[in-house]
Amino acid sequence: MFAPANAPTPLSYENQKDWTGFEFMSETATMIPAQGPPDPNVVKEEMLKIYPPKTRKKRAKQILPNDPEAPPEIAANTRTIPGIISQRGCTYAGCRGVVMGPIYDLLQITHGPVGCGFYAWMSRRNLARPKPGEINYMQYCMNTDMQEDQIIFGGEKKLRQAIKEAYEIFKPKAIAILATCPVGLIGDDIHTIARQMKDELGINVMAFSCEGYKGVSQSAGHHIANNGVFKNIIGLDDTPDHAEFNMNILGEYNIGGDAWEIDVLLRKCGIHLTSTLSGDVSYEQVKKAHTVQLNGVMCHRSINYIADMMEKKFGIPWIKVNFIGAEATKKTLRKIATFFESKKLAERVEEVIAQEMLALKPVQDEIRARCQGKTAALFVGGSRAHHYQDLFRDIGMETVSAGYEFAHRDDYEGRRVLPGIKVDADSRNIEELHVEPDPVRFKPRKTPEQVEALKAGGFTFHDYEGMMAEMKKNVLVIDDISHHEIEKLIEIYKPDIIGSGIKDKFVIEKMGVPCKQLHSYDYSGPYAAFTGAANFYREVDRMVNTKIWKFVTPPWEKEPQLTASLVHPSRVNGARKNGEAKSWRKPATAVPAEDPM
Ligand code: CFM
Repeated sequence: MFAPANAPTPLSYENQKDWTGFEFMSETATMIPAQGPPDPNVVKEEMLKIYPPKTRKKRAKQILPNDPEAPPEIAANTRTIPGIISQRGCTYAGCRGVVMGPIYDLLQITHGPVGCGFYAWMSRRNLARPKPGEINYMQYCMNTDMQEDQIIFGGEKKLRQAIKEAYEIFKPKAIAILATCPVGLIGDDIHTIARQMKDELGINVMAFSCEGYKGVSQSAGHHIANNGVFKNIIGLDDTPDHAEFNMNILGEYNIGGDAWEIDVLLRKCGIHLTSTLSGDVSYEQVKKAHTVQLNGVMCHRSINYIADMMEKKFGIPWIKVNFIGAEATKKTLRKIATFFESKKLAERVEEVIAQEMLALKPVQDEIRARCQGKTAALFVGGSRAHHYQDLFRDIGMETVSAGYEFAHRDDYEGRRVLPGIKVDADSRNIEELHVEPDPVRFKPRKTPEQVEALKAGGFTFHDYEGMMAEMKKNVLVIDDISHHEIEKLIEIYKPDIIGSGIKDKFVIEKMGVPCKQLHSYDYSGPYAAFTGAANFYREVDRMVNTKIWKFVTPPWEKEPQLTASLVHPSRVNGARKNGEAKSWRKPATAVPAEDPM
């Protein structure tokens, strides 16, 4: 232990109180323990210290030492504190960019300013390889280019025109309209327009009210997209693909070709994928997604809604899968084979695992020898901060701290906490679809006896245990991490690598720590399945074992942190001296009545 919990704070910075009552740091702390891991409670205190009281109170509920036996309750999916410098994106990003974007032949029109439209133009690295004769709209940026005129007088006319124009040029099978912030603010009725255009053009036209402000993060956009895909696309085609073992992978977006790796692996085992939602997927494949025997949920955060709704409406069970990391992939393949209750499939899966490991094991062993004992910290999205821990574990690296950008409590603590999650104003904003079993097409894929037998053998249906259950005790879990907290984390834990995104990559690297982008993979990949794992091991090996980082001097070693304090004008003009205004909160004259903090 480098600091007993009740000892006076052994830090090198001075705690000072300014006249607002806030504590601030006059110089940066140096609290790197001589040996052993830092006490997470002390690290947490160190991170929180600089914040004003209200912020500190809120962040304290989002930074927790882990306990895998009894995961602590984390405040997740709450509003970000303005100015804290969050990694999060917006609701439109979650709907248009994440879930809808990869349906490559669904023509998608962003209704809003061109900046939002441009964002959706291939900025997320979901790859597609349409089959011969199919079209790929992902290369286009379709946008209504809303101007001041439309903001003032309404944009419905322009939207109608845009739909007609797009239809005339491309003759698509279906069109999706995606709303940005101003659309909701001025009240353009995109759903009525979609209905009218559907009748007029005779094709499927659907609208998504995914205005950026609709939720606290992109997570709300996932939910809106799930609802729209479920209502408007899934179930339109009842023709099943003929395959003995037929399933969908939900929540796999083919970043850097991951879905292709998974598909190749499953084919080797004899398992057919009807659709991967949404990674390299066509509109036609999504239409018949309800015809499969099983749904495997990869990213629980972004797609658990569709998985649940498909189970309720069509009787398709879902299981949590993970193809990130060799151990995780083995576990997943065996779980799928168990579900299908086929000896032939189980044997084939073992053969494939043996073959794949024959190639992977030497790479793993060689790299583990160089990486064993090194540490990682992961702050990504809503599932990768969990999944990628498996990949690091494969090569002997421990995750010392991790957190999601926008996940919910169930992604941390497991789905068993779902009934206890408070519905707040922000979540109430998102429609919860009421789903009933389809009178004709509901067909349970397993008999109750089969389900019971599988469960008795330890098989789990529609369950996700979350990140915390798989992380070590006292690892620091940080939800919606801020820039300040990342800086503190680097200073104290000195991780050998951080998995994060473009917003903080170069800040982290200037501090002498390599940063692997786990959203875009630094334009590399794939990392899924066994072949992908080998790519990842090699890249991480290069990153953590290069000497270049030794030549970067962290700024805090050369210069103290700049500090500033708030000075109210009344102090400057001498009012304080005259005893008129002792604090901001108790103003005398000509002082704002509201606390601007
Ligand atoms: Fe799911 Fe994703 Fe993720 Fe996500 Fe994303 Fe992504 Fe992500 Mo970037 S759907 S939650 S909203 S796994 S775009 S493919 S990498 S933040 S961890």
